[in-house]
Amino acid sequence: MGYRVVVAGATGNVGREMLNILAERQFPVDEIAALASRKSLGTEVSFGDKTLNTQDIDQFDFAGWDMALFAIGSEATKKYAPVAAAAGCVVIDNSSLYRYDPDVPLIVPEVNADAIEGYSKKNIIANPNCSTAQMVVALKPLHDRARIKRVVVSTYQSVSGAGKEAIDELWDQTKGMYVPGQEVAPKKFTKQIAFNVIPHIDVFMEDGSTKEEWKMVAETKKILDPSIRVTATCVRVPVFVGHSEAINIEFEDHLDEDEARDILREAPGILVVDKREDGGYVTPVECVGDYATFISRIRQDSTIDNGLNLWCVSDNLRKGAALNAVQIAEVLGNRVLKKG
Ligand code: 2RA
Repeated sequence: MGYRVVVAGATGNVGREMLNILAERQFPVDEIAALASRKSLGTEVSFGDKTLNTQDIDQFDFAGWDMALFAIGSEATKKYAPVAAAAGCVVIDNSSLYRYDPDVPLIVPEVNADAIEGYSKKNIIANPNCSTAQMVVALKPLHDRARIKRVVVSTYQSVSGAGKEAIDELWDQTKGMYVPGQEVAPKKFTKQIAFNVIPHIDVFMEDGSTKEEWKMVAETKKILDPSIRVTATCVRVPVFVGHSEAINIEFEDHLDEDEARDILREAPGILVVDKREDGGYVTPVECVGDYATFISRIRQDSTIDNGLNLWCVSDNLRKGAALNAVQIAEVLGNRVLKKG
């Protein structure tokens, strides 16, 4: 016996990946519903070798469905998540709406799967921001060994994190650079993204940081350890899929780079590719479609007593969104609902 599963936002980049990953991982599904907003109705989506017709989220009755993976943005989540949750369907939400709610667990299964027990207060579980998810997967095993005091992270985030229109803007703007008269002005981004980098993701906060940077701080504390201090600079780069992060970590105890490499090699969700030679590291184009968080360039930071640097790359639509949501569904199924 399996689960009755809903994917809301099934026609978007993340929703489609949710369906792909549920099928790839052979999640025990008895019945699946692909929901979309009225404007996307009529669009068909794939689930393994099946084709699903999308159903109108506005008309959908969530009663009798076990879980719903939401990838519909905060505004729509505000409207539909309470309806689904009240009908007894557990919502696994990819938006930021509930991430900081103390009554909603924020889960990265490799890090804090046990926190899932808190789901029942609201029948909602939050999925973290993409840039946080891959970072905490890398930090957790190192924190367990040497206690992290402070993290300085700079991100190199692909345009797919900003949705389909952002992908189109990079594509069209890049082509337009070579065709006189077909130049494409910035629309989704604040400045030209083709052949450029933009140090601005999400809205500005009062202290001069951006909301994306704030999310990395707040979510790392909630998922991993509130005592860890994090400072982030988040940058959009002209890459289609795959977020990269340069992470500097200061520990309480000494941690040798070789031991760190061994710890990371054994850790769940991580693949270490760290050869000190040309090409002996992972770049975003190589991580697309993969489940892993890749770690490269592990090295001592000799400017502080107990410091390490590393390079971390992952598919932002997978570990940063859809895969993590499906992993949460797996934990929910195995530990709580126990039907599969
Ligand atoms: C981005 N953080 O990359 C977003 C996606 N969740 O813009």
